[in-house]
Amino acid sequence: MQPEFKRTLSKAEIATYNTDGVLLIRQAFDPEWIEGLSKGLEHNRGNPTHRARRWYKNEAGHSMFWDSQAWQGVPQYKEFVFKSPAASIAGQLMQAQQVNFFFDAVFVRSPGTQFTTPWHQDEPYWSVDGYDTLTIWMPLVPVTKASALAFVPGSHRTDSVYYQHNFGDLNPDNIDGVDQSDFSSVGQVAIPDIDANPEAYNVTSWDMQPGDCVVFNGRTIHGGSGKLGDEKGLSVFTSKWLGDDAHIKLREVGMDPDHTDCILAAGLNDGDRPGTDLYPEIWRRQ
Ligand SMILES: O=C(O)CCC(=O)C(=O)O
Repeated sequence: MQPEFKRTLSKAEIATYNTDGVLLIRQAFDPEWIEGLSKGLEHNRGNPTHRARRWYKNEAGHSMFWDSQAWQGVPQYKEFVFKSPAASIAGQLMQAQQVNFFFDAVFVRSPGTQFTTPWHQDEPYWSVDGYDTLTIWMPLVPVTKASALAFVPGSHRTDSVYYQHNFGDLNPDNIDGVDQSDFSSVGQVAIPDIDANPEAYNVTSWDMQPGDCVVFNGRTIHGGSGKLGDEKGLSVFTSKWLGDDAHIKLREVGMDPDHTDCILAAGLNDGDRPGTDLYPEIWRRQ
């Protein structure tokens, strides 16, 4: 039995996802999923993959930890991928025939961390392309609107591919292993100065509780988060999902995370439909 979401998403929700490229769903995940993922994150922090990075650290000890594609080694993440309603939410919103899991990524900020994620789109970094790529962003702790991830609604509808930021350039302590790839040839257009006039871009975020999630298209411009109060940390679990028109894309520069080795090892190549144990099919329209 494939996992299904507890309800059918409404036409209005699907329309909002299509028009805005982002949709908030309140209490999509039961507390058991949040507890499981929180335990999994503890395990993941103690056993980071070779992809783990610290995108930020300052002298006061504020830091941001990131890891991705840890699911094969973290039982609670694996359980979430195969058994939670996430794939069904993705399938309903993308109106997909089939949904494959792409990868997980965690963003963990220690209390008081101000570091904000630079505005960016995801698809130009990824080893797939296509309109049907989607992230489910879920905080494992309460987060205020000011500290939650923010979005530029409708930005996924542009033909522009924006220059990508190297998050590692924003890391002041030059920790070994921070990726310094040259992203400059990935995009063709400079990302607009959204912070100069957020109202003009209708920048949107929400106060969120554990169990709530924001679902967004891989082309939607997003950024922000951080700006935490002294007592407040922020742990976020994200899962990335692929629908009908997503295909493998091995880029010459700028892939992050770079899945080239595991894609080739799985017998996949440019233009293929994602599949195999690397990007398992989790959901199919009944
Ligand atoms: O939570 C964050 O700070 C960044 C999240 C993000 O960029 C993503 O999930 O693609």
